[in-house]
Amino acid sequence: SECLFCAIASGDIPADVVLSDDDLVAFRDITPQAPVHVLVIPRAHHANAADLANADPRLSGALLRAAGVVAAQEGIAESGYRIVTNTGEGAGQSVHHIHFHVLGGRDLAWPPG
Ligand code: DGP
Repeated sequence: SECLFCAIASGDIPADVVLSDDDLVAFRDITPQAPVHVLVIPRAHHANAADLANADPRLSGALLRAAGVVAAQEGIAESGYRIVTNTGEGAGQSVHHIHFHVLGGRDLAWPPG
């Protein structure tokens, strides 16, 4: 596979994994934008959130649940955090394998840029 996140999910490319199960992997972003910046990805390849939700609603829910588990593990569930998924070049999506960014540990501006 030429997909970077498929390679991380399979373990071919190492990552700092914080949560993993049969469905998904969560690992620290290589260029963190906040004190906590974790990416949650399905093991199965889907390009973006809409594709994932159409193909596998159960897996969509599992990913969202995992984002909350990561937030609790990282100690930001109470202080507040953001779940972000960029879709398409105009929104800044650079890896075309759906990923939820889980960001927290500092005040987050709204609206985002
Ligand atoms: P996006 O721009 O929304 O598609 O987010 C892609 C994110 O992936 C970006 O924040 C940086 C991160 N990233 C890119 N390559 C790697 C990598 O090899 N390892 C890790 N841990 N994160 C990566």
